[in-house]
Amino acid sequence: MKTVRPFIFIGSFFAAIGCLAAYASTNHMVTQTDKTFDSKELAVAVGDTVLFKNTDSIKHNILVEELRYNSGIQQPGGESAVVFDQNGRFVVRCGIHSRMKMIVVVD
Ligand SMILES: [Cu+2]
Repeated sequence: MKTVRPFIFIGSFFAAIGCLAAYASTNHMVTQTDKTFDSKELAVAVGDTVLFKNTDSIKHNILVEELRYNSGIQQPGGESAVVFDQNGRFVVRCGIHSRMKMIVVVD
């Protein structure tokens, strides 16, 4: 049985690294379909990353004026990761479609 233990340890080690990497990269995901964000309002913690994924067949954009964030053009299938590193209510818009809007509440 002793020979098995190192493999268990190594497996656990990489599993832990994988979890940390996943945690650091994305905490929340919001999709854009039919010119609509799938959340009207999303509550996140300070420091969280929100991944905005364009699941539409047309181009979109992510604009968070309070954070001075502008994703540029998001192609269909494209993703934009936004880090919300301060408290507050943030309006997230699409710079192409003025009706696309949602709120991210950071607390
Ligand atoms: Cu749009």
